[in-house]
Amino acid sequence: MSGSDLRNEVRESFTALYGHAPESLWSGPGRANLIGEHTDYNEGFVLPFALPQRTVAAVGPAPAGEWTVCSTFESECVSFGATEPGEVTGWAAYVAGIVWALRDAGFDVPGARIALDSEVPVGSGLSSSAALESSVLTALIDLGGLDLPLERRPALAQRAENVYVGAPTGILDQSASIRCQAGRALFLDCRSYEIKQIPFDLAAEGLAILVINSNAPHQHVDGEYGARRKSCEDAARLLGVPALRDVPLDGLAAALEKLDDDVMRRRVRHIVTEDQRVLDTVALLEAGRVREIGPLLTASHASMRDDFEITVPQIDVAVSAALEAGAYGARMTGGGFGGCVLALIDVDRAEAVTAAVADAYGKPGFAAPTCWIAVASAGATRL
Ligand code: GAF
Repeated sequence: MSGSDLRNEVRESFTALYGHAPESLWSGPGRANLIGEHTDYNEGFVLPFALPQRTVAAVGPAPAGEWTVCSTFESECVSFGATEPGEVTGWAAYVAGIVWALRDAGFDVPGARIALDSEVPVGSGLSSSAALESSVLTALIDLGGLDLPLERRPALAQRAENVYVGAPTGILDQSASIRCQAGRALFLDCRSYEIKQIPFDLAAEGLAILVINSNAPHQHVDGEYGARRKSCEDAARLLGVPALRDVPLDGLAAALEKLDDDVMRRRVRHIVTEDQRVLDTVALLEAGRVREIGPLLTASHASMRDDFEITVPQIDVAVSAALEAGAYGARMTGGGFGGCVLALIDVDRAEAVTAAVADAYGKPGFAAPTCWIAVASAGATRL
């Protein structure tokens, strides 16, 4: 569906549901993380970009203290008043969480009627949840004229997800969906929240990022994510540092010697080397040496596969097939255990790489992958 079709559908669905036109439309994008995985909750570095696929929210006013949200994906609308974490569950918890987090931060949140639709694939590691959060957050801020600067918004959306929804995620996804700009990747320091917009116009170089959705069922995602996070935090405690970000690359060997547990050692090695790969990727992009980031992407994948152990066979096969078909580099993006691979390719190789991955999936009988080219897009905005 084109972006304007989606906008028209959401506008029409709002009007059909509530009997009047919405005040306006807002949208928030899904994200791909170019590199820097699981580094966010270790207070390190990430480099995401926003996807063209967006969640669109048509929003209009409602009486004070009343919120109703409907989605084309759900048969039932959900209405709620002022709630506390956990009171609204399921998909609507992301919306109730945003309302709660704003109110908890002292804002007078306007009542609202909301209709939602989305092109961001759910369960594919492209953060459909952040797209939902950022579209609704931006709408409520604009509707209520709330004074919440852009740089403070990701932490508030993260709080909605951590405290209200109960998912122990870092700040990567919300930052990407809120702060990314078209044609740029977002270099974020997850400790200071400082950002730098990094030029990421691949088409100008004859290059593209091919997204390969493995369509592998997401399994054990929540428990495994929490286990990785705990292992990193335990390791930081044992090493006597505030977070693994504070272990320098040239201190890695000494740090690893202090840890008895082999699994924990490998988790630490992933985080410390991944932070460095983000810094190296940024330096290459800023120097215009875009093709040269390929080996960093592939090294990141190997680290996620062997040290952080968050990949699955479908993902590893996609990476190998893309590389064999000529990709400069390839890696899984997102939290792991399924989801998508990003491959850096010459744009005219897109069909060949897509065919090679489909062929590689046929042999073991994996469900067919879905591939498309991702262009770095804008963050959440009023439409
Ligand atoms: C998920 C989380 F939500 C992010 O905070 C981040 O940790 C990511 O996994 C891994 O880099 O998307």
